[in-house]
Amino acid sequence: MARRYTSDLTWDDVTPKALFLNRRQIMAGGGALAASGMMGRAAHAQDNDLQLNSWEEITTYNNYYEFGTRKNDPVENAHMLTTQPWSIEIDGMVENPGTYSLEDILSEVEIEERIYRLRCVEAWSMVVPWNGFELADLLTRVGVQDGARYVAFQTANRPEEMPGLRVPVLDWPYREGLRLDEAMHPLTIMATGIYGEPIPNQNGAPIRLVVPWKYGFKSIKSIVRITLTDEQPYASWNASQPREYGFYSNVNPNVDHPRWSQATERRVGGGLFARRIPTLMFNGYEEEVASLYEGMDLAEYF
Ligand SMILES: Nc1nc2c(c(=O)[nH]1)N[C@H]1C(S)=C(S)[C@@H](COP(=O)(O)O)O[C@H]1N2
Ligand SMILES: [Mo]
Repeated sequence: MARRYTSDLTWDDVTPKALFLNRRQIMAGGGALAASGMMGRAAHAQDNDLQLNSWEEITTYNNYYEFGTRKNDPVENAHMLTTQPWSIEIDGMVENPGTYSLEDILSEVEIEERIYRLRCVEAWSMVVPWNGFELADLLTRVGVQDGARYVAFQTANRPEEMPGLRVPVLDWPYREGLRLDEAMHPLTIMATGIYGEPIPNQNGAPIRLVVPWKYGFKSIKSIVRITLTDEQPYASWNASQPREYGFYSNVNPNVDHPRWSQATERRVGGGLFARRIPTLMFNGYEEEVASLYEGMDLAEYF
């Protein structure tokens, strides 16, 4: 079903797609790169390598509470979500507000591959080869007004298609937000695929946010509305447990969750070889994003 590219990926394929990955980490990544003959340093593979998780792992171990809170609920239930047609309402402080069809949005962007670590606040992680485009491209196209400082996102809210909405775990619909500079950062993408396949419903079809340096819950799924605003937007987890889930929620091994350590994580998969590995500052993207938070106390703005 899923196209695997482990044997046909070349260095030329990887380089443009992995612009933001540290070259040494890519070289230590194993898996796809090993098969492509680019794997020169297997013996030096780091704990936090970029060995891809399998399609199976990525699409059967999910958090998507609109379809239930167990890890396999989304794969059981998310097929109920109608993902076609799909449109996104873009409003607030934008030059060209409106309801944009997904086809319209996709016709204006270039889909590329981004291999990113995904670090859930629950302390498990994966490495996912997303297909998507930079959110900045979309925001630039609709035109951000002067004075806008934040971007708010909202997931579809369809009780008849989302059985989990009957359970008041969160104040539905699921909502998230980013500061405008975070939203415009080149690492921030809107994902429409995984492994070159359309993104499955359980992973947030037909379009979801991916912010790789933040805990996974910031990467909101099945987006129907994007609003530019001058105020910090409502964010579902932050609103439900403000002392446990901050608005920023940058991955940070030095700031523990009140109920568990964030210093290490369990890399999903590997069976017998499943292991705990150290969690990296900003999930390994410190070089790219630390400047966004210069002068901020990351324990206070967690
Ligand atoms: N709408 C919505 N988006 C969501 C969630 C959710 O429950 N609902 N779960 C979040 C959490 S906690 C994580 S870790 C990631 C998981 O993404 P994945 O299932 O593709 O691995 O999605 C995030 N986006
Ligand atoms: Mo998560």
